[in-house]
Amino acid sequence: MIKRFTFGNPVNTDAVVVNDYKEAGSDEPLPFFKEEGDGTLIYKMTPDDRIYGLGEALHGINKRNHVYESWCTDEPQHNEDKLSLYGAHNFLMVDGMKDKFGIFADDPGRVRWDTGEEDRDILKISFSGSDRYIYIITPDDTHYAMKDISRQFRHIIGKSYVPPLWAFGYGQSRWGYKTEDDIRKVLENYRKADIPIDMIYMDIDYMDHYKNFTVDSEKFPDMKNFVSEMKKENIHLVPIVDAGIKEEKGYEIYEEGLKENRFVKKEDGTVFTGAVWPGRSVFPDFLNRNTRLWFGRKYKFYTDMGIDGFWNDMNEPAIFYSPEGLKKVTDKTLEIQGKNLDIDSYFEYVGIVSSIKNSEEDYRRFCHALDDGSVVNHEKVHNLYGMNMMRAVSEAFEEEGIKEDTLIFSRASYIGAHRYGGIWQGDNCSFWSHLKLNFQMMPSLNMCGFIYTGADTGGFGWNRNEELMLRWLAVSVFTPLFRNHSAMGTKEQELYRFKDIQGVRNIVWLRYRLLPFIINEYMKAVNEDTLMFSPLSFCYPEDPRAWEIEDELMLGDNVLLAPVLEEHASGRYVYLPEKMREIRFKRDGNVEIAELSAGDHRLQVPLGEVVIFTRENFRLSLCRPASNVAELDMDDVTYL
Ligand code: MIG
Repeated sequence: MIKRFTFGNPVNTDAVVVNDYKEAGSDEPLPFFKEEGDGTLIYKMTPDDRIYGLGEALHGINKRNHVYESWCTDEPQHNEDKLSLYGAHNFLMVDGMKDKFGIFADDPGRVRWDTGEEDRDILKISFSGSDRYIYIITPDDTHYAMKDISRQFRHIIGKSYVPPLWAFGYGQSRWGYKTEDDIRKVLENYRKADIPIDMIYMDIDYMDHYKNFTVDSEKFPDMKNFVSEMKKENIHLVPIVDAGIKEEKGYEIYEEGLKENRFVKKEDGTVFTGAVWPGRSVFPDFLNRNTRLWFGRKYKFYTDMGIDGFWNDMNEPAIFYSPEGLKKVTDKTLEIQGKNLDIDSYFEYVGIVSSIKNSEEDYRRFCHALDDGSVVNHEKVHNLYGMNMMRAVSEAFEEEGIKEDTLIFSRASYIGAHRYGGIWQGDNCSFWSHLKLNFQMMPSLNMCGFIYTGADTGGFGWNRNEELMLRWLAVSVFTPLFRNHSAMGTKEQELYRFKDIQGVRNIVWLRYRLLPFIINEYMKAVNEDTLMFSPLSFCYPEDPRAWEIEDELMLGDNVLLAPVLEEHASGRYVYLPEKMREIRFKRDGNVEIAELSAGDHRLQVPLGEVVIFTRENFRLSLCRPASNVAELDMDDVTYL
């Protein structure tokens, strides 16, 4: 059962779209929580309670004992001392000895979740504003309570996005492909290495001076032609589109947007400027319906060329600096010029320089014109910006009748964004700890509706090595979004560059062989509001060992994943909650099957192999590999 409690005068976020909930009476107290004066919510936990949810967030599957902040942030350092990533997903579940419930705080401002850092027995949720809806969800099925609560929640936030079929294939990306020839070479090398591929991504370098809806005609002399050249090879080109619009006289989108009032403004009515990749830029007011329509329709520039896939970046929105912020730095610089700085003043200066990126002051500097005519400061609705950028695009595709054939995913998101497209997990690094983090994030993202998701395989920042890449592939082989992406300046990581070609090829082939199964599980999760990836404790709630497992997941109801997440390991220990079948996909393409008893096992997993475990009566369907999804025959399956 779901009950909605109203505090103050909340803005409509469109997170909840199905009103299968009861409205609480105006003096009805919130269950489970004690309210403190300023709107802080306190819940007393017992020592064994577990906390799940929060979508795109740091730490493990059980979110207990840390602080998280819902505040969409361009955060390229996913370290344990960070509070926020790109998404703001205010849904949390308590799997308690005493209580089992879920809470969704529909509040697009900053929300702080202390799950036991300050006091290990206290769950404390603090809000920066005073307007919000709180949804409290209690299970109807008390045995599979977590599954049931997340299903009820997913029901009211609406069906998750389904991408076109080819978007389940493998994609290659890199911030650094500059010309058509760069991309041709990538494809050529994939063909030579006999590794399947469906997508090649174009990062910001395809644009003319990082201007959205332009193509640099020196690097791509005839984009339309190039798109069809790639299409003939069954390759989809997927360009990036950023949130900021270059402030430049004569740039059509900028001029038109100014005239038609499309950009966010400061309180004095002037247009807000902030610098991103194009230099000084302005920001479309995606919270406004007419602006969304305007922006979304601009994608015709690409779709007319035959482009049918997109990723939206920098839409937290990321702001490198504003003119006001930069002035603070230049003023201070002039002030200290030639002076003998003591250390305190030096650090003060360094602090000012580093504080101008994504600064709270800038986020307070501009406002949105909502559809109901009201004007609201950005700070109060910050977390809605990225979602509404993707919504603009998705609604335009719907209007055009091309939504089902077009891929779209975003970096920033709020709950509700899952209806419009997917998200990727942002700028991770080629760190073993991030491989584990990205694996653990999958179920939390699913709980918040994001099924089309995955991480930059191999890691975005820093340098990969072959062992890490092979282990990462063995995880991403199961994630709906399967993309290899890396940052400029890092070691190149296209799969054909590795020595163990047989190993990487085997895993990507396996991806294509598994697609009937993966797509089936995907559609089940979408249609039944269930989790594609879930913690073991959701499926085995009576098993105390399962409660603690942080490095295994269930894929659907029948498959257990226990990938190797550590380096220098020839294998790992795996815990099986029941008797299961081990299915081993060998490096040579053969499959070996063994029966394993419930309990602990030591498992050998050579690099390039993938091992999964299935429940007793489950049969896994496999098709024959092909070099892309279009050539795959998913009806011609064998069953294991
Ligand atoms: O400030 O477009 O997360 O995937 O390659 C960095 C360049 C901007 C951040 C994205 C990343 C992308 C990069 N972008």
